Amino acid sequence: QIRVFTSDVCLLHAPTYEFHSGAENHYHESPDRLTAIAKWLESRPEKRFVLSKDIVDHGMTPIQKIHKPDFLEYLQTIYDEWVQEGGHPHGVAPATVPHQRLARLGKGKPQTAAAKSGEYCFDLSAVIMKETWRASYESAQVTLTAAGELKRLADQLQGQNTTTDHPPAVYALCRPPGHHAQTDLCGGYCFLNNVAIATQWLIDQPQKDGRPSRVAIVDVDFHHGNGTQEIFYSVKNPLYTSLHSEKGYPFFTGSKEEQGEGEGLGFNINVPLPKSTNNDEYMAALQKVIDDHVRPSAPDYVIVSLGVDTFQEDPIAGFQMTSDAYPRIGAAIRSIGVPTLFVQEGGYCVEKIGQNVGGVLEGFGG
Ligand code: SP5
Ligand code: ZN
Repeated sequence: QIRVFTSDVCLLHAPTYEFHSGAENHYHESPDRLTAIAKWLESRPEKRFVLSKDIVDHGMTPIQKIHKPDFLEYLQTIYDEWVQEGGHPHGVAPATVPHQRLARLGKGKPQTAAAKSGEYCFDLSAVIMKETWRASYESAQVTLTAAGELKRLADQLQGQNTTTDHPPAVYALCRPPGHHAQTDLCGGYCFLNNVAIATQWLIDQPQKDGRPSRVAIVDVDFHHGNGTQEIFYSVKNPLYTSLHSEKGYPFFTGSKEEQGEGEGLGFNINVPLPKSTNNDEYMAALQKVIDDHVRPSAPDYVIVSLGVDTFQEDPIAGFQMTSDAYPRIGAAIRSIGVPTLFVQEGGYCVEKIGQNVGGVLEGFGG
């Protein structure tokens, strides 16, 4: 059995449109994604998945450890300010962004909602609506609740002093996703970096001998997790590893050369892959990351940024990968042999998202 945490509050963030290549399109990061995954998991035989909506409120402290105070204030207050200022009620979208070649010309601090809208985002996709803060806060709390449950299960296992080839796993079925959100920037459908928040929370839970827990992040979303990379770039705990499209969004990050800095040097591992990547090629790359980096880092916990937008039928992304790949990804992660937290990131083929996410979880085994 795999425990799943989710919440209906995550459904409240629901922009109706976004721009793709300059054209108006429906908002791909929709509440239907979450509903479709829940429905698929609940339809499995033998109650393989246990869904819980009992979310523990961990408060603002774990979020404040990752994101800057002015950014958190912005996310909570900007919508009302925006509408009062005459902004379109659909949601906050930037007028200008302080591109580095613009920002260096001036010293002005953003005063109006229109100005702030650019200060705190790096693209047009992170539309802030009335309920966006509530949904994002809940998304982080779902992830923290799942992390808490994983810690409980891991502690229980340790207490029994038995070895097992069957590490516990917990899945946070949440949205909006998080891995593009930087310390004070939203973008890529992300507002709060759920994985980063849960990672730091788990690190701060000491092991029995009193040392901080060691975490390894495996980001299997099609897109590079620029947010998670930035947040942990100069620390050695966690290890951040990512497999992603070499030429895709977010375009400016994700190269092999980005390896961390200071004591974090060597603890940021990017594996860019071509769009043509198929199941076998992907699995070879994932296995290499696990063998060369994840297992040698001796983690107490593995956290998976679980995007299934690597799927060949994904409407905005996708390698040449079929649904058969996902149980293999789950099995490879299980072979690390460590308690694992799965956190939902991208995946936009709503028709197959349940099967693909569920495939990873079933491949890990309950
Ligand atoms: C969490 C996550 O997966 N965020 C991804 C955000 C990607 N947004 C931009 C995608 C642009 C792709 N171009 C669309 C081409 C459609 N034919
Ligand atoms: Zn993605």
